[in-house]
Amino acid sequence: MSHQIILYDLELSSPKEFWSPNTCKTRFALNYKGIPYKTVWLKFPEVRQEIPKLTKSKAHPTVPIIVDIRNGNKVVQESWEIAKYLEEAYPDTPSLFNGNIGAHFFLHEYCSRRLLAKIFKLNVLTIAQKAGEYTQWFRETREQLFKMSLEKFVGDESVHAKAITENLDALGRVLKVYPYLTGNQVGWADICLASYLKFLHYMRPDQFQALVLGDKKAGKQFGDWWNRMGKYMQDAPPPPTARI
Ligand SMILES: N[C@@H](CCC(=O)N[C@@H](CS)C(=O)NCC(=O)O)C(=O)O
Repeated sequence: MSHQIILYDLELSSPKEFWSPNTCKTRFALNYKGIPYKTVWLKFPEVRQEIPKLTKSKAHPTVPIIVDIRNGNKVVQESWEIAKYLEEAYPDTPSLFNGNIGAHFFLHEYCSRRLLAKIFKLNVLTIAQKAGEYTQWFRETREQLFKMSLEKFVGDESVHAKAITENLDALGRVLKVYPYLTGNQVGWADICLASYLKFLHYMRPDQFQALVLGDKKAGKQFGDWWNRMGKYMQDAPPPPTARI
């Protein structure tokens, strides 16, 4: 199938693997919708060089960004904006919001603020290590941003681990009753959580095992849900029969 969309993603190591939490959201959403796409991989410094050429703006350059070839090479940046765009531009594909965009937006915000920020702290030193030739570049740009060393920024890992457990609690309670975060249908909320946990899984398999699968109250439910989400967490859409 020829691609309709170009997805810009962040390359960390070779072979190219998806790991970046924000670009995973767009990749998994395209997979869920079954929209064919091609990935353009950018290394960290290339994001700053290449993305302004697409956005033609001085706004902070980030990925994900998509170019929709089917729609006159329309450029859309930012994972939430891309989700809303895909929902409108591809109405014949499975819905990300299932008629309740507000619930999905709430869970997006909840997972971003309560989980991603903490996961980032657990992961940041591993990102630096895995950045290979860009290790120093990554360290310097982040230390400038945080105005402190990465080690100081990370602080005590056990504090972040405890916060992740506490913040997963409400989600685990939902998954004890329903197969997905907003009920019986998979949607954007699940894609957000899967993307953030994929980031943890990729960078810190030890912490993923301890905090998610080993969660005392809902480890089994998280494991079953993770397996259900597996078909969307790939580098291309699953075949139509396996999609939902
Ligand atoms: N809110 C944005 C966040 C985008 C973002 O922070 N992307 C990261 C990758 S996960 C990035 O482009 N980083 C490049 C850099 O920091 O130099 C979204 O959801 O798209």
